[in-house]
Amino acid sequence: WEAASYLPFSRTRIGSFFQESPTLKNPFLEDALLRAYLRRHLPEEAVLEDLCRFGERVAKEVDSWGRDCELNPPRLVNFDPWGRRVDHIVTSPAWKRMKTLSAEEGMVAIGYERSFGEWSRVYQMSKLYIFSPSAGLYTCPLAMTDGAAKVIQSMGVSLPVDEAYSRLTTRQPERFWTSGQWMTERQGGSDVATGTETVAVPQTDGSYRLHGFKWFTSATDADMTLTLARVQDQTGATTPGSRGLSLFYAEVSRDEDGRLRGIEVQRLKDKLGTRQMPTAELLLDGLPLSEEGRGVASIANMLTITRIHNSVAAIAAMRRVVQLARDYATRRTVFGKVLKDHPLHMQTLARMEVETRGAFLLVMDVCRLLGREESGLATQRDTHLLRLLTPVVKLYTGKQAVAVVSEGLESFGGQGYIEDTGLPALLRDAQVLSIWEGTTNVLSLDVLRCVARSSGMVLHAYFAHAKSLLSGASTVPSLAPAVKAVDGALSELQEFVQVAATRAPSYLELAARDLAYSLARIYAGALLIDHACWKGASQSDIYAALRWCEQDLCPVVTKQAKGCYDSSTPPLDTALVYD
Ligand code: UCC
Ligand code: FAD
Repeated sequence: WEAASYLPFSRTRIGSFFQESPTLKNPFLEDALLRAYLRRHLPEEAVLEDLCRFGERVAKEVDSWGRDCELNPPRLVNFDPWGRRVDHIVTSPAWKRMKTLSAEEGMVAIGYERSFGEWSRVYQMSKLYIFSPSAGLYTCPLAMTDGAAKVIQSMGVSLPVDEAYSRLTTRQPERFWTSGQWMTERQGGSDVATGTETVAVPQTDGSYRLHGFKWFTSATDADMTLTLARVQDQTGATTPGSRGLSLFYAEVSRDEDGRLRGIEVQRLKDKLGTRQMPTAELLLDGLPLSEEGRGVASIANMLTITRIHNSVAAIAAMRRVVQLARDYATRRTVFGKVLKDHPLHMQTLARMEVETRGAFLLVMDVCRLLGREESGLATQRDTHLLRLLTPVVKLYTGKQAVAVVSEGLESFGGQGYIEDTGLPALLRDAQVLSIWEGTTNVLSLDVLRCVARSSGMVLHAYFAHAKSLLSGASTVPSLAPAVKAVDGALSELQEFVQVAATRAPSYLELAARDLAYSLARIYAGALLIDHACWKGASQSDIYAALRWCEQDLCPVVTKQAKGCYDSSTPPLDTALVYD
């Protein structure tokens, strides 16, 4: 026994070595690029102080609520004990606290108060970026709430939606409302025009009642929603396609018996991630409606806002995993030294950092453009850029988030795969970012749509602005290889656009995804260069720009050279897939 007590496993049975966990520190203070970006563009003491204070709150308090949301997912109670239909979506106390916090912290309100003029959206999105990975997915209802406020504002804030607008944008927790966005039906979430079966039946008093089935409705505990339906004429007929769609505003309310008015919650979805949040299937059976607008075109404003929120969530997930991974690298010892001292491990983290930086600047630039448009300062070039870059940035950062977070999990070794570390949830939640709010392909086609509808004007704006971002680079000679790469890629892309314009539409359709990737990579390269030329930039900013620009910035040209978009390709692709 004496001798055994000196053996490491003799008493404790689990040995004496325990791994230290990575620690979440103030995400604002930990983010050199965010702080530099704000110092450059929005050096307002009030903003920096608020974000620093909020960052502390996120690390010390909010992050554990987010974890609670994951551990206590919502559940659906269809019936009360006596058999009455109640359709209660029971959410956790932590989820409810997120709603209060969101109002208090002005998560939506900041965008509408516009206290910082054209930079108000950058401020709002910076705050959401700090919040997002700790928010237990509450950023999803906030995205839709922001989108709904934007739609109501752009269509005119009149009765009865003025009350809704003021509730969506308030800082008072007891008045604050969230909104849903019910677009997807069983026949199609991308192809909304064909997929929408829901009908709006006119009533004798001039109002409508809605009958249909919504296949995916997230954050279904919302107070109101915007939704699409086809208006029936007196004969019961509807107009097919996009033209027949109208946008409706509806409040989610209960009758005296506690039953939802005109809605049955069929079931909650059993999801890979986003489990903190309810996503339901809804049978709409006589949901009363109050406002009607012009379908897809009206909801496009909502899509712009929610797609920007999606992109913010994507950069936030990347940033969070990098922050945790670099902290862990100072704690974990392998082969005789901490991970931080293994150059290959540092190279891995540095590559994640480069991806995160490029993505961050892309997203913030879109937020900047949105802010300019909303404050009436947007030039035509800004408006074109906002339209083009919104789908580009959403689709590109959605994919990057999955790749970077996946790499990030690996940097924790086996612990990255263990559920109660909280790390796997980051990956599960990232996976949805490329699916909802328009999949990668659907958004790539949206890029083609906006190029075609603007007769190429959006591309002119893109080329002009990307070139202007390179103009300060002569002052930093070490950036020359990056500038050369971006400049060259821009010329190649311009040539591609000219050639593609002479081909059949099917050529561009096949090139759509690679085109969107090229637009994203080149633009991010230009933004990284522009940032690295700023007088407050660091050596790391220069290094990040150089590293980013070493990749294939223009895959659409590389693939074109290989004949990837020729008419011979689709049958070969199909044959290969079904071989
Ligand atoms: O997925 C959802 C998730 C909710 C949770 C939100 C979380 C957000 C972040 C959280 C972070 C944690 S809600 C459902 C999202 N669903 C989609 O995104 C639908 C995907 N499908 C598309 O995007 C399609 O392209 C459609 C449905 C928008 C359009 O399809 P069509 O039928 O081909 O439409 P058309 O005929 O081409 O366009 C109809 C009109 C046109 O205008 P007009 O009539 O004036 O010619 C288009 O120019 O709509 C206009 N339009 C747009 N305008 C279409 N898309 C846009 C756009 N993006 N911007 C401006
Ligand atoms: P499909 O359109 O059937 O797409 C299948 C595949 O086909 C995709 O890979 C797509 O890229 C590809 N594809 C489609 N069209 C084309 C094309 N023309 N060319 C090439 N490829 C194409 N919706 C709401 O309205 N409200 C919500 O709150 C909501 N919440 C959601 C929550 C979660 C967790 C998820 C997963 C989804 C949610 N959705 C919501 C639905 C979501 O928006 C749709 O699932 C999404 O838009 C894709 O539509 P779909 O499922 O019909 O896929």
